[in-house]
Amino acid sequence: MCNSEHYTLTTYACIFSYLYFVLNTDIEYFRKEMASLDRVKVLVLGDSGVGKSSLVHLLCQNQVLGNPSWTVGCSVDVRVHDYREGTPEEKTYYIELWDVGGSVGNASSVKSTRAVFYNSVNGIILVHDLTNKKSSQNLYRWSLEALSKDSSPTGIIVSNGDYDREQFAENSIPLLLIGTKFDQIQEKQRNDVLTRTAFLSEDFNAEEINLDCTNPRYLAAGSSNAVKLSRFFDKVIEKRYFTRDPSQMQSFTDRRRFNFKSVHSD
Ligand SMILES: Nc1nc2c(ncn2[C@@H]2O[C@H](COP(=O)(O)OP(=O)(O)O)[C@@H](O)[C@H]2O)c(=O)[nH]1
Ligand SMILES: [Mg+2]
Repeated sequence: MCNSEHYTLTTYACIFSYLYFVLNTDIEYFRKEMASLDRVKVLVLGDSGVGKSSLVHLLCQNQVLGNPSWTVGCSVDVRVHDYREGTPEEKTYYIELWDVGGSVGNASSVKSTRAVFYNSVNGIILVHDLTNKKSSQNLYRWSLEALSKDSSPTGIIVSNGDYDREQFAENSIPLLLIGTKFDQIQEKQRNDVLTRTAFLSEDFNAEEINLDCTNPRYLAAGSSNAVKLSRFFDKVIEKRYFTRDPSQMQSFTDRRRFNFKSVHSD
């Protein structure tokens, strides 16, 4: 081998080693960075068919879910969120979105199966279909079930009409109300629907967002919906990491423990 060939080979070897080193260091750094992110758990609750899977996909993948299928048991997706973005306290967190399937009127055995997903919850997104009043009414039962306040000592479910606003006023788990299928509400019905959802959000002491899960523009960066969403996640993180509030977890720590025996579909 002549000198110039040797020189070329050595140069290539050096460049290759350098690239390998840089790439590996970057991957390792990225891996450690991701693993070290703090996380919060947010439940996504609502009747079957309201658009929970579509919503979660939009929130986590920033894409429309092309072909929603039945959610079996529970599916979890993760959104990366910048807490207090643009401030000196800015920090990145994982938001785990737990899409819990099922119907709220289910037998107690199914409910107890579902209860296993309700442990250590930091926030709840209540999803209803704006074209379906029943799905809005059922949110009272969903939230009470998740907050462990749905049964009397005899295990009888509190009916919608019996719910007590105080329960939500005292609740320290942040709630967000999301109305889907806004695109399917006719122009002339919109005021009525918005009045109805405003009452609901007042009842839950929660911010509300109404959108079309099949259109990402409803959550475009800088829009009022995106700001509300970001504020909600900031609140969840604040409660979890920056508030000394023992009552935050109280309703979950004394929950009965259930064995997870079977999965179900919604
Ligand atoms: N037009 C419209 N369709 C929606 C919207 N959200 C969900 N869908 C559709 O409603 C159906 C049920 O949605 P899915 O996400 O599976 O509901 P889930 O059972 O609550 O998870 C699917 O066909 C979705 O494409 C929406 O905002 N607008
Ligand atoms: Mg689903």
